[in-house]
Amino acid sequence: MTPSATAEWQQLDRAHYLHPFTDPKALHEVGTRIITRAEGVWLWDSDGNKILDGMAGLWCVNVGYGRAELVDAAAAQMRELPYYNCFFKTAHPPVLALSALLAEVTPPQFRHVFFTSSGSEANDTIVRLVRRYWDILGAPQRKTIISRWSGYHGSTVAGASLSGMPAMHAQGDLPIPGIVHIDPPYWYGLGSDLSPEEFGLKAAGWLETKILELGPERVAAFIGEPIQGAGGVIIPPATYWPEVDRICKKYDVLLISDEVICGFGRTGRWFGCETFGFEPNLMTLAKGISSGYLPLGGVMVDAKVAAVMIDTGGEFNHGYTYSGHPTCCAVAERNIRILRDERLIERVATEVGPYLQAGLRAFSDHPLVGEVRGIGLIAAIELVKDKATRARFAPLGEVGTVCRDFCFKEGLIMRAVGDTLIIAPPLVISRTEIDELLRRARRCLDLTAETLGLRT
Ligand code: PXG
Repeated sequence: MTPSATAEWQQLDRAHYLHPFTDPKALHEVGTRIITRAEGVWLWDSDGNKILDGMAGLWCVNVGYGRAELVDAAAAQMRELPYYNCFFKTAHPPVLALSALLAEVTPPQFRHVFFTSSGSEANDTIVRLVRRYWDILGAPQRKTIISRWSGYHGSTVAGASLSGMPAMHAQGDLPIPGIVHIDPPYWYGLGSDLSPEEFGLKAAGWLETKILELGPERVAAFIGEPIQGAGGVIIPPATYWPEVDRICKKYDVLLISDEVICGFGRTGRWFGCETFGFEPNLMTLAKGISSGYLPLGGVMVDAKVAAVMIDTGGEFNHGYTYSGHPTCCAVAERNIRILRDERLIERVATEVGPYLQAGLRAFSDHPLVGEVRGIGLIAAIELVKDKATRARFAPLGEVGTVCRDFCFKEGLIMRAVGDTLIIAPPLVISRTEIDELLRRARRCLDLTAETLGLRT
């Protein structure tokens, strides 16, 4: 069955397919856009439109589309050994090669990795692992994990519980017990008259307050994304993470960096914790680990936690059929070598990152733009009703959606979170392509302003 026309694909979609995070009825009215192929930073849809992918798929296609090396790595591994498990005293070359390579590219405290198929599964693993860690150490009451509002940590039961998204919690009686949330380091929204540096310390202080409220002896861990991605690209002030690190060490609380978006180069260093200057005990990996070519996630475990798990833990009753899937590992290993050998991350730090950020900062004079923020190849443009008072539009999200829809029409993928437009292109994007991205983004902002009757 090969439907040739867009309408036929859309009909199959309506008849049989349930989309993630989608209102099906609303989608069926407008019809699904069918993406058929991709190359570099460009996508094509079934009507032949060429679209600049400003979101790297879903924050994941770091090395860009169409990399033959990754296709070859998958094909070769599938011919050799497409699948075998790592449960019963077995392993295979690709899982070991990737484990060793991850130990090389991650910060020095990390020598061990546990594999999953996604970021959500990795965070589920983390919930079980930190609780197990404290059990082994004779502190079973240390169960509570502190997370943040507007954080995103996945959509499984534990992932959605760690996430600070009320709309997700409202469906399915979440969060599960033992997960609590504090406010995010969102200076533009919550900082009022404080300088970013002062506000960063204040926001980190909310963690200490929560630890003391719960009792430090009950707190197992704190989890956060270095930059909150799906929550609106919330860039913490420089003072935030070092202070969070200090507080976690002071109360012996494990620190978890969810690097699913920031990891593998997006901020201009290999990992977001390096950009922001903190030392996590655990890191969540996914997305950029394989540039999305195959599903893979993982948990990096630092020497302190690994020693307890290995030396005194006995069997950890946890694992997935695809923990360390050989084909996924082979592709991830090749992907990481591309990032390293082509010096793509250095390029984000010194060349394309600063170039994109400077170009976007020029949007600050636009009547709709309250704040432009970002680092490396991750950025947000927050639209507001009143730039002076930072007053939002009501209802929140309508203007963002209008702008996002213009982007679709103009051949640019930007994602809207409320009224904040988000950009996270593949790391291979060129300066010329950034110029094109900026040109299209500016035009969409102008069209949105026109719709609202504003002069640009
Ligand atoms: N942690 C972070 C920081 C993420 O961004 C996950 C965990 C979960 O990973 P998996 O592989 O289970 O999806 C994510 C995923 C969005 C959007 O709308 C973002 C994600 C997933 C779906 C949508 O921006 N991030």
